[in-house]
Amino acid sequence: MRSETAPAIRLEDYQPPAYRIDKVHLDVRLDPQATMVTATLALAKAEGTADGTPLILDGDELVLTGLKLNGQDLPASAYEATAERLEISAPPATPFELTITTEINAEANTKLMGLYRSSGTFCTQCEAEGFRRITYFLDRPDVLAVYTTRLEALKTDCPVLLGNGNLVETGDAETPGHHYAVWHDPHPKPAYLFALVAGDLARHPDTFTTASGKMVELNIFVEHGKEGQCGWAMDSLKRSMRWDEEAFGREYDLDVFNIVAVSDFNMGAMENKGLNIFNDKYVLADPETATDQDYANIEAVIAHEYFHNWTGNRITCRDWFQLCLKEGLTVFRDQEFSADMRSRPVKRIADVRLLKSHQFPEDAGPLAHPVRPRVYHEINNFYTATVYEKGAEVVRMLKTLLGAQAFRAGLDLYFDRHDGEATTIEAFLACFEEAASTDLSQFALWYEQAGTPLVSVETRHDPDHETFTVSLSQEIPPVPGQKSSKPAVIPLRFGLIGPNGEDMDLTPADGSQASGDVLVLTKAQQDVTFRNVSSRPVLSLLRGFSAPIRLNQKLGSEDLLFLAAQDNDPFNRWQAVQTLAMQDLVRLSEATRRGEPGMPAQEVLEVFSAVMRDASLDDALKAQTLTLPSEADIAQEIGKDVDPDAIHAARQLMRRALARQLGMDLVPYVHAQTHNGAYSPDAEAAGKRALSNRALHYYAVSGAEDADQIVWDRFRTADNMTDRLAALTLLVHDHMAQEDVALEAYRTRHEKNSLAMDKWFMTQAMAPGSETLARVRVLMTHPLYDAGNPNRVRALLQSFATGNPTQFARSDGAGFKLIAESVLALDKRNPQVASRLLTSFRSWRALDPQRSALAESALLRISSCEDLSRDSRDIVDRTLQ
Ligand code: B3K
Ligand code: ZN
Repeated sequence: MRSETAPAIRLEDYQPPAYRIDKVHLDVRLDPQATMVTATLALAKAEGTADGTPLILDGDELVLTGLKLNGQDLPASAYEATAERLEISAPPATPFELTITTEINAEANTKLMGLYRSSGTFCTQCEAEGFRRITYFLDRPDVLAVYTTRLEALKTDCPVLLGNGNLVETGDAETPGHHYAVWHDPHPKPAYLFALVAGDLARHPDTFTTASGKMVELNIFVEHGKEGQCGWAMDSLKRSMRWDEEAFGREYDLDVFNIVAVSDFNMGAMENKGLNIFNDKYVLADPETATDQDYANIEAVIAHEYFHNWTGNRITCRDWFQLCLKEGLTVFRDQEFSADMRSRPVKRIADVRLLKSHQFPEDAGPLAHPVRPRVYHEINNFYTATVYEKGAEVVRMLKTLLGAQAFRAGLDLYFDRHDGEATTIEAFLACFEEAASTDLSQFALWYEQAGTPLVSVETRHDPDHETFTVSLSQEIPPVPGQKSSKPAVIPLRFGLIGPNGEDMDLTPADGSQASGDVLVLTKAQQDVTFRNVSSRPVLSLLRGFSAPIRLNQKLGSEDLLFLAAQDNDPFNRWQAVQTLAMQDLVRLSEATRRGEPGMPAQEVLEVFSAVMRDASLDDALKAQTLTLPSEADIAQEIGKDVDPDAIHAARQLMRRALARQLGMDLVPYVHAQTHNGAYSPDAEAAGKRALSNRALHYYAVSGAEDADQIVWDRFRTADNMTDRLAALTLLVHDHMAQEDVALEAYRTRHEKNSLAMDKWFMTQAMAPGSETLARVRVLMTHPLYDAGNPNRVRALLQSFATGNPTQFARSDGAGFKLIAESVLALDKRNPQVASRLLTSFRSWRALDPQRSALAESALLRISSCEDLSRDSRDIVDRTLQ
């Protein structure tokens, strides 16, 4: 017996709702075990609905305690209620009011969907389908209503009562010791944007004056004692609000914007209207506990959620298949914001690394799906790198193809035309077609087709005719459910670099598809010819990673070395260094596998030396360029019959060789003061620390006599988390002498701070070496391990499964076994966390036969479980298919 796969929901089956809900009045009496929710819904038949059409409302684990229609109790014969649905068999033909009372045990809610408690605070998570865990409702994004929420609770337990929109009334309630607050949100919204918070929280206040002169009250609410860690998040919020006005002409639209940070949260944050709820990891920061990466993430996530106010909230999705309409666009917007706040090339490289390490493997494996999927069994499993990150790349390509001006005009039209609506990708694209007078029907394939296009490139220089021809072809390798594909529109930003290192000023001969510095590939096969090219140029293609594709451009090492040294596009310069390193790492991995470990190529090592000495590169870019491709990146490049041990050995070999090569050049950076005076998380200071820590990463294995001492000193004397964690990681991952002392010192110092302790669990889980598995098992019994806290589970288990390739994919299968057991245990408590962990098996077929057989049996074990959640059932079925 196995649990049933949930029925398939298909895009082609979309039907508009039979009923409208215009107004919702919620009366919520908060109590940890027995919260009473009375929802009064103003309902009406939608246009075209026949009289007497049953009204079917969604529910999930609900207990109905009262039901009235137009103020009268409904007889039992007039409705049918289960935990999952409420059906009114023959509702009135004219508008009517339904009053539904439900009782909820928030304390027992371990799924963290709907109303739950986190460290004593009541909070909610409704996207995608959590509102139906609060009351019966048409829980779908195309039902937009105006909400009024009255919250009532014990004053002592919940002095803070927050809802969506603006606060309209507060006072003492009838019940002694209780008080209430009424919130009204004038903007019609879908139920997934509903939120409430009640608890004893501290407030970090500020204000923002919009471009049109309206003053907005801003607050960040956190647990008492954490008020001092909100400054960066608040600063990021104000910069986001200003930027959205300047870059996109979007102003905020309520009197107040509240953010609440909670410690138990299934994902990063949630854009509820006027009341964003955040995983505290993306709010709290001070130099003692947060790294530079944490600061950058906070800035990006605060911006992302804020930007949703227009792209997601004011204009929302018609159905969940359109998720990328809000997510892809909002990721694009937050990427642009971060690029403007920091260094554009450094941000682009970081985003592309993320895309390649998360989205490319998803697109190449059993969980591949289009940016706009056509079918799902559990929508929570579609908050993926494909919908988010590839979705953002599609918007970026649109901008590249149309140009900044037409892109902005299209977006303005979209905001104008669809404000207040729940809409679709078609409607979005139509705005750009109209604004730019162009046809985007072929471009729309980016939303329809899964898989990463592979673009092959060959070039020919004909010195006699002085022509240079670029032959391009594209194909998408088959993915599940998609055997063949159509050619996509692929914008390829390029440059032809002459022998002097300068870009040649060339336009292609008539008839080619080039415009400006972008070649547009639209056919399966296409040639572009340039004339008057007397000497052979080097083609720098896919500058800035202008399309989410794999490039098969067989550049010789001479050309790659030239690009690594000369390309004036910083992204492609970085890419050339990466490609050189990758080619050598693949060669070394394969040699190691055959038992004949080689030596890294001297010319590659010298490229790194040149980077280290290049005074024109800023520190952050230099640190990024000096970072070797990750083990997962190398595995992806190898593609099949993967042996993670050989990859690890090859990468370590190259790291050591580089450490020796860089030698004395490392010393000044290793000893560099990582900040002067007060700590600042700005991009320049962070870049300085990144470079110093990158240098230390090599110095640790350089063979220098003082290497151990220097790393230990960095750990001991660090006055900020970035430096402390970088040193701790070296001590633990390289098993240096002070490993245990350092872990113990770190624990004593940070025991009381759970975000800092997540890093302690994570560092140990990611340590290469066969003893890690046993260590992870011991850590699962540590008093500070908490299987109910998603951050802690991710820090220990997700980091192990996705960040420790040699130990997760151990050749004895013990890593797979640990994760399979954990998925099964977590699934009962929190299906979303379990199914996310389960996705770490997604590349199992690419492993060598012994390992993939072991992974398969771990997956089969999960699959044979009788009462698997819908979330995990969906992932395991697709992973095994
Ligand atoms: N929209 C939320 C994600 C909701 C996830 C639901 N399983 C956060 C975001 O993308 O901004
Ligand atoms: Zn989002």
